[in-house]
Amino acid sequence: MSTIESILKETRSFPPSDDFRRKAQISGMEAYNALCEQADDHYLSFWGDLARELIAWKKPFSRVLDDSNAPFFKWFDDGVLNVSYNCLDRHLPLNANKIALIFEADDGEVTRVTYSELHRRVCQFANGLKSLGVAKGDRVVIYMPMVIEAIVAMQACARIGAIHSVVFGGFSAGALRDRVQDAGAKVVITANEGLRGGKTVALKATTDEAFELGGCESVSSVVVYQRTNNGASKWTEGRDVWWHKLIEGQAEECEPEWVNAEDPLFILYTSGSTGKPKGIQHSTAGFLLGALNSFRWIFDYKPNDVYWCTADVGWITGHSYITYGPLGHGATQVIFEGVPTYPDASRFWRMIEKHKVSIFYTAPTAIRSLIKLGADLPAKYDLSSLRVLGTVGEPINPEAWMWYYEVVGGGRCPIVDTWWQTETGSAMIAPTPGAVPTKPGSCTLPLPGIMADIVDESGAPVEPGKGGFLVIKKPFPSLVRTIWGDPDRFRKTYFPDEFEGKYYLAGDSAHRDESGYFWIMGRIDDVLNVSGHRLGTMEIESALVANPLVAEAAVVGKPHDIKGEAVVAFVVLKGSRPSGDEARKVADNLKQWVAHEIGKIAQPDEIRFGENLPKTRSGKIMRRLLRSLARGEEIVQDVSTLENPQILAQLQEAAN
Ligand code: 6R9
Repeated sequence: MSTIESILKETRSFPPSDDFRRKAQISGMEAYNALCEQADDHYLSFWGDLARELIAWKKPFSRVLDDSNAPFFKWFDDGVLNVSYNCLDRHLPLNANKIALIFEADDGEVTRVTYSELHRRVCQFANGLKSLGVAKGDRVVIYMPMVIEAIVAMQACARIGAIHSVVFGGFSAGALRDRVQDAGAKVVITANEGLRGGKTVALKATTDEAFELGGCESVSSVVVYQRTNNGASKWTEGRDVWWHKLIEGQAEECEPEWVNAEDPLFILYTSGSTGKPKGIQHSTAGFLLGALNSFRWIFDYKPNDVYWCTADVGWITGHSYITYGPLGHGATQVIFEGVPTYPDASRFWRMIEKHKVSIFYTAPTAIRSLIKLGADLPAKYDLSSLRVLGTVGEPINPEAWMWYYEVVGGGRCPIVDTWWQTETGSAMIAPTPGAVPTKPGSCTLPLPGIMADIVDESGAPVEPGKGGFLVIKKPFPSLVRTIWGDPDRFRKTYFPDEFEGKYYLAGDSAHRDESGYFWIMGRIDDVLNVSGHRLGTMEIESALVANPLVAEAAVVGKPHDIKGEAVVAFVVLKGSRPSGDEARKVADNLKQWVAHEIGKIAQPDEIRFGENLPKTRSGKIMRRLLRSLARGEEIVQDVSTLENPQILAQLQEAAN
């Protein structure tokens, strides 16, 4: 088998500056290695000590891990706590007047909320929920725009022991209905409308539509936050209640419901390999510990930081790194209602300057689209407040990484590429930035205490450079506890018999370089087999994006008589979308380019140009949809969450 020269075999490496390292929480590789050794030698006390250090317990736990019913692990299971108490009340003695949230609305209006004010709002709303009959263990679906009240709603659920299930505001009525039904929700919290990029999003109308589809009979109340002056198109008396009416006259104190460490904190639905979304169920203490500990380690968080994560609370990143991790540390954070390109592609840079953001966490897709729309724009703003830059959600190609590092970070800020999943609840593989040198395109090394490895089909570790399955060999506190209502699917999906049910199977493929760094190659189903050669779609995409003409690329496989699979590349150029002879010419050039960058076997068989790629509202490229397009199949997938449905037509024909 000929070796593919992967451009992912990056040789560049960026250690933290001396100054950064000296001031860092985990300062230098020795400190990092010492923590890893501690975890290796005393796994349970490593996590037990962290749980005692970082969480305020009502009643301490006496046992760290109960693995008697593996893979249904229990952590700290006789401990008693409340997450909202940990995120709010415990900061009040010293930091009541510290700003918790700097909310920037779609139209640029800024609202600041202190910890004492947030505490008051959460308590009032929690009391409001109780008045609707919501009690410990009840499920509450939150279908909200990215506003302060979305966080208030989540914290209020945590305060009374209700299990929230946030449904991203871009989801359709059908998707909302499925989630409400599967969770058996008692209450749905929504807004009359959301605001995004100058446009309204009809959240209440979509909620009504979800109810009309049937299946939402478990719901007795719909709470409606009034975000815009437009009111609500329909009103169901007896079911619908305005947020502002609900909190009227409610007490400003609400005693937290003290819950067990293993009581569920939330369910978050995520797509699986089948059509039915999986309700990923997280625990209270284990999840909180993962969010708190990783937040301080990956971002080297300090109390005077201004932190901004651009995710929506509809995704796991918004749970761990907006609602819980930062608030649990008493951090000041920016939350943003809008989109990166409205009113123009300088929005992020302007906001970083305005709010003096020091830690910025976003997605590679946002970075790539902002490169396309104005690679020179960051230079127009004062971004000197920045000290750490993070990415999450997908592999970042080295070109985008270098731009982020040099143009946004001024060559000064470590890039923390954080690999993790809805299921893992917190970052797993990511640099601790004061210690681990970074490499463009690699999420680097596992956090101390995370026993990540890459194995073959039999579960044996693979050699450096060889691809394999990414697994985590020991349970860890923030790991998914089960799939809501489907423990069997949980076990089969994540602890498959192939590995004797012992390893958590992440569903990603990866390889490691000589220095042990992890390079994520993509989902297991994104690995192509072309003429017996394994190709990460990411490798071909990286090669394409390295071409000066290309802004973004996604590669999928399609069946091929001789090669097994053929490579189809969907490409967005930095200039306008080419057609006819011009398209053929560019396609030919790009094929030769890939052959040159990686090897002839990776050369795309087909190139299709679009003005954009089909993405979910969270910015993930919809690869399954691209595979259907590549195969010329009828589109049967739900495209209701597509940001830009009109581009599907463009991607239906090959340029060559
Ligand atoms: C946090 C989040 C999880 C999947 C995961 C992987 C991909 C996430 C990544 C990454 C490469 C990174 N992924 N972070 N791939 N490098 N830094 O995104 O959760 O929405 O559940 O997605 O995303 O494929 O398996 P989720």
